Amino acid sequence: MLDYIEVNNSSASIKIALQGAHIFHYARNGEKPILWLSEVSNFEKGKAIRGGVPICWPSFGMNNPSLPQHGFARTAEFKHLGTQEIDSNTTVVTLKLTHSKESLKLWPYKFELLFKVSISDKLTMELTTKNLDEKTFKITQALHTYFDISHISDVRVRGLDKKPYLDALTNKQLVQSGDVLFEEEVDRVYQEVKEQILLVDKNRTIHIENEGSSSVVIWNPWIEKGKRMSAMRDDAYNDFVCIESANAYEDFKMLKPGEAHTLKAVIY
Ligand code: TA6
Repeated sequence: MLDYIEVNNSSASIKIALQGAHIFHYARNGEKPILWLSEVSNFEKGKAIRGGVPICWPSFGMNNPSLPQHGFARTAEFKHLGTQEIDSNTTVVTLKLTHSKESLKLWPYKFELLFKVSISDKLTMELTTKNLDEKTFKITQALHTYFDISHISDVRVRGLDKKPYLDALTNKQLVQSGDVLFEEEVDRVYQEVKEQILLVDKNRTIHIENEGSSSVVIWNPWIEKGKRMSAMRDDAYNDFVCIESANAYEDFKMLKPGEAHTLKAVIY
């Protein structure tokens, strides 16, 4: 089992593992969870939890081929800086990761990574990278959010109409027409996204609003890839959709010494 922080206030409940500052549960009081968590997820040191919000940093996917898939932050031990009760409806939890001997071997830059989570009837996540090095560095990143859904054939993602996207399955550049539907494996990186994204489910609509980001990743593994994914039941593809608030591919960020960038997502 991993050490984690639990917060229950009059709006919602949350669980955040110190490994990866990984939110693996968020539910508004009286409602089913908004985040999906695999029933067969790992909760072992060094293995990413399957579900919730993995933090992909300092690289999304294999954007930096010298790093593991999705970077190293999601299996790194964050420090819990504090939990602040703003009022009975809102609590803020802050966690921090800084460079270490191990990280410098993987990625030769000094950094501070701050993750600020605000828990209310909205889930607000702010991931701030600060360059503490003397050299400029490039990051790609994502809040790789797994959303709990009623059934994959009942959901659609709205707000990406006419947006260009990379189809990661075919490496083709295409343009979205209408809502994103799920009738096969979907693994797409949308660009030029500034608008609110809606996850329209049978009996609820979830809103995702991003700042400091213009790329959004939509992923569902469908049947075959779903069977190949680690820590996931074969039929789990029916139960979640990933809508990832990102700085991925051409939406990368270059940070000069002393500069900082915040990727922010508000989910409600
Ligand atoms: O964001 C989509 C994706 O890159 C998929 O291609 C799939 O690999 C998914 O992330 C999960 O990756 P993981 O390394 O967590 O198994």
